[in-house]
Amino acid sequence: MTKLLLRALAGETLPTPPIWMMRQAGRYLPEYRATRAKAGDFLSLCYTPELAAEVTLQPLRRFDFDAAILFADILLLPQALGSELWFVTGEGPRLSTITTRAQVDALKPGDAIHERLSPIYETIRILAGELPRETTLIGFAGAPWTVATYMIAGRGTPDQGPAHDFKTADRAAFSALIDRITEATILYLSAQIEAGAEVVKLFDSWAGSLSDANDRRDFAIEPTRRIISALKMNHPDVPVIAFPRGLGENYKGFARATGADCVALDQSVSSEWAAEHLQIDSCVQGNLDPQLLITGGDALKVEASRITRALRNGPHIFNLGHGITPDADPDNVTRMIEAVRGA
Ligand code: 1CP
Repeated sequence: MTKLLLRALAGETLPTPPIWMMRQAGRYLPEYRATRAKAGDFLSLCYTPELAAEVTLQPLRRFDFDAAILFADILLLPQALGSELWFVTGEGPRLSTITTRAQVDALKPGDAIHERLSPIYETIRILAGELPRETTLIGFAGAPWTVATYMIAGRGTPDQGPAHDFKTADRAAFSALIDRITEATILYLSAQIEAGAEVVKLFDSWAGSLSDANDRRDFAIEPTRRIISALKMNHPDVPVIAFPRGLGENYKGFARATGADCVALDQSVSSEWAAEHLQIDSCVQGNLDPQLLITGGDALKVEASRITRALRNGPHIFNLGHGITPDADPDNVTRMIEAVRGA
């Protein structure tokens, strides 16, 4: 096994960590904005395999990254299950809402998703043929809780209030929704792996808002564990990265409880703490503050090398704590990579 990312995910401690960035294909790159304009709108970009593959490859032409992440969105799965989805320019995603048990029951069965999602599998097939040999291809999906928060509220919300309200009002109906998403996610990620994804990542961007321990067990840990164990039955060699963002101290034990090969960290936990409490269980990914790619300067270099050194005695993948933002300076990405490799 020669690919650096796969070696770190297999638990190897490496002299320099593999590097990639969340949202590495995105609006901070002029070539992304040009391709997005050509596609017309964001969803057309996601569903046109040649263009989605093109934007996935763009950051790799500029930067010496060890991985490419499929260009798509976590909200395509709800759309494939029957939610309406559209993007409002300058505001973000909108979906039809789910507020009743009847609406949960009316969702399409999991195996109906492939009809709409087949262009995503085609994007992966194109990428599998075009990526440089040393680059690892990552597929992904949203974790059930995070996907449910959007399906219930119909949009991004600061506190995931509507999902918490639905969970409190009708826990059985809410659990049924989580189960439906879990089953569909297993089918979706299996199809991504069969198309050529070498690693898969589960984005649980709102895991941190499950502050109750039982909720966290039922809706963050258990669905993730179910997805990973189902994937491992047919694809035991495909590593899984879990990103339960915002868990803080509760990152401890998450990899063991779910079977994840790697936990991705946001910048709210320190890399020194992660080295002590998390790297004993699994590979860790993270966790530079994306703000530093806007401000740059010495602070960027100091932080990138501090994180690298803190995590160098165990398996580590260098990444940001969250996605790179549209106002980031691409030259700062080059400086970040130099600082990591020179640390
Ligand atoms: O105008 C544009 O070009 C749209 C911006 C954009 C992009 C580039 C959106 C809308 N999605 C994406 C791509 C995307 N989304 C990827 C591609 C791979 C990559 O380069 O990383 C991935 C992995 C995602 C995942 C995603 N989408 C998450 C989980 C990670 C995270 O950022 O927390 C979430 C929550 C979404 C929903 C979503 N899609 C887009 C927006 C603006 C949002 C957030 C909406 C909100 O909460 O208000």
